Amino acid sequence: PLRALIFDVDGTLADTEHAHRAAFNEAFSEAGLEWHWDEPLYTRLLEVSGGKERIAHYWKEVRGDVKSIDAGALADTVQHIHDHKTAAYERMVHEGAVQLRPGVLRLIESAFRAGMRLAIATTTSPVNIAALLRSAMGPDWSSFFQVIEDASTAPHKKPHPQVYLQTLQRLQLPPFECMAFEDSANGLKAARAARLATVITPNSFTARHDFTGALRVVSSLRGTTIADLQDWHGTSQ
Ligand code: XBP
Ligand code: MG
Repeated sequence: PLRALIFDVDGTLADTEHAHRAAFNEAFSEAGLEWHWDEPLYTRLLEVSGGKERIAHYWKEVRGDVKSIDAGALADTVQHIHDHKTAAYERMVHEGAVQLRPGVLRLIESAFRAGMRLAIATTTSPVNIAALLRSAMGPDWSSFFQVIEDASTAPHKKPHPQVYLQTLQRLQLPPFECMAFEDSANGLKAARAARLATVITPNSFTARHDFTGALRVVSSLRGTTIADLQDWHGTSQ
């Protein structure tokens, strides 16, 4: 039987990447950098999971001299930029820039009422999750989720399966009793490497990704019921 649903956050629960992109750009200008990530560039850079990893990756792309900077100094600069990015993102979320994707809240509430366990498996930081879900679900948002694994507990970012493996371990369930929800190829790879049946809801940033191996690819979770999930899950055994 299907006992638990495990959700990615960015791109899956909500279309957060527009706000993330704007927050990165705000942090770059605050740091005096003339970098600007437009949508096509950001779409490509999303292949690198994790904000800090993404900044460091771009730095290496545009600054060939990166080897001459010592690793500690680079990490400090990336951390500084990322701290500002996180603050900017939180402010945007508080201002109402991001809502849950259609069908997400209904599915979470009905799964919870049906006694299923709910978990979060994301590469983003705890403060970003809290900002988003408090604004979207209210102050009791965390009572819905039995397990939350994030950047603070799983340093190996997707497509590495660490975040999913730790989620399963904490749920104390085998993968075949769980289902993952993702929006990206990296997320799908991570979930599949943890042997999870995975439902994909792509968005504008991930529409062209390769979703081979997904249980289902659906445009959104609008109208999706627990009975649908149980049906789909049955076909994955
Ligand atoms: C999403 C990400 C995140 C955000 C930025 O991946 O890669 O890094 O873009 O968040 P996923 P941070 O949905 O697969 O978890 O800056 O907090 O890392
Ligand atoms: Mg995602």
